[in-house]
Amino acid sequence: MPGAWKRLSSVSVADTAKSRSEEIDAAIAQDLILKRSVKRVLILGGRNSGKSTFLKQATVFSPGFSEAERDEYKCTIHADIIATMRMILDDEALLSDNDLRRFIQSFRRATEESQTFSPQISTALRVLWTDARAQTAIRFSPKLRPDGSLLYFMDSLSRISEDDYIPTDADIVRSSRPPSLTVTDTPLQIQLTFPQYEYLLKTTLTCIHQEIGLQRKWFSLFSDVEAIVFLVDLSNYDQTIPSADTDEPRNYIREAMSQFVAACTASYYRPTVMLIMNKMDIFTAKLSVSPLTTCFPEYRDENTPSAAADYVIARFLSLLPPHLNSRAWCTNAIDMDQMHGVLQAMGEFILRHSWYARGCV
Ligand SMILES: Nc1nc2c(ncn2[C@@H]2O[C@H](COP(=O)(O)OP(=O)(O)OP(=O)(O)O)[C@@H](O)[C@H]2O)c(=O)[nH]1
Ligand SMILES: [Mg+2]
Repeated sequence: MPGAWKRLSSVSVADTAKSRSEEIDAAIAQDLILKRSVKRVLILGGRNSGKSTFLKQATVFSPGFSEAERDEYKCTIHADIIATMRMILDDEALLSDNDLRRFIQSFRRATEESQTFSPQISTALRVLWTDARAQTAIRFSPKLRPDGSLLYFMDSLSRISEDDYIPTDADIVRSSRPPSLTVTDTPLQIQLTFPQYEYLLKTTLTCIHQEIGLQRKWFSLFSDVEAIVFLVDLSNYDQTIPSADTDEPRNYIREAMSQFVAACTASYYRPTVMLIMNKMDIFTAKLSVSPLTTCFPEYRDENTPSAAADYVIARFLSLLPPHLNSRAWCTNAIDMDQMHGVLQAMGEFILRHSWYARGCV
């Protein structure tokens, strides 16, 4: 039946043409989106808020640390352990204890003989760490940094003393190496899965490693910023710091709120704002002894970490003008698994709003 054949054929030709046209549309849309990938994300926040740790987590996520970088971190980790131990053990109270003095002096002798992490230093540290009283003195020293990194490395002493020790990602995230530059660019790639397609988000995280008040003068230099990540050290809620505007001491969180608004409302095109309430682990431990009312006397909700953090987040976000897209996360920036999830969610958030803003979807 030629007629039937003809009809079938024309339907199939029309279907093929339609699906081809849809494919082309999809390819054009995809191409449009790909060409318009997110250019730059600005990383801001006060001193010690966790900016460098956040950037290290981003590097772990992608593209990973090179061998040369791991080698540099190895030196940093070793030097930091020696310096922190020296600082903690240089304490008259500890030295006046006869038993402890023995350990401390052998550690001091070892560090005088060698500037690097020699077998003597490693042995002296191991002997010190296996003594319960010495360990307690170190664990509860007021000079110990609250991030707990020294304890983390001391618990891994035999591994990090190996000749062929190569720092793991977790070691690098725990290490402290001050950046040598004021402004750094860290590449970030995140594979995102949407219902109909996969997308590789490529962007650059630009961090201004300066006092928060000085960060503002850099804003106008970056015309291609599409999103801001603003980190807050939430565990500092009961501390005061000098204000960037008045030099008067001011509550840390209230100062961070002023800086947050100043950054987000600067007159450049940055519609996407991501707020990170960092150091939730320290905040959680502190809250029972120092309630949130020390910072917000009007706070009436339960004094639990999640209710208190939600309240602080709401206070920050209520300061933003309505046209900004904002989202907040509570984090422990040294927790690898948690940060993996947070970076993934942030990637999705940035991308969606970048597409909406450009009319791609
Ligand atoms: N316990 C805990 N420690 C953290 C967390 N985030 C960062 N730290 C530690 O806090 C310290 C400061 O973190 P950084 O990432 O260096 O902060 P920063 O904002 O880069 O600090 P500056 O460059 O000095 O302004 C480091 O010792 C980190 O290991 C966290 O969520 N929990
Ligand atoms: Mg830093």
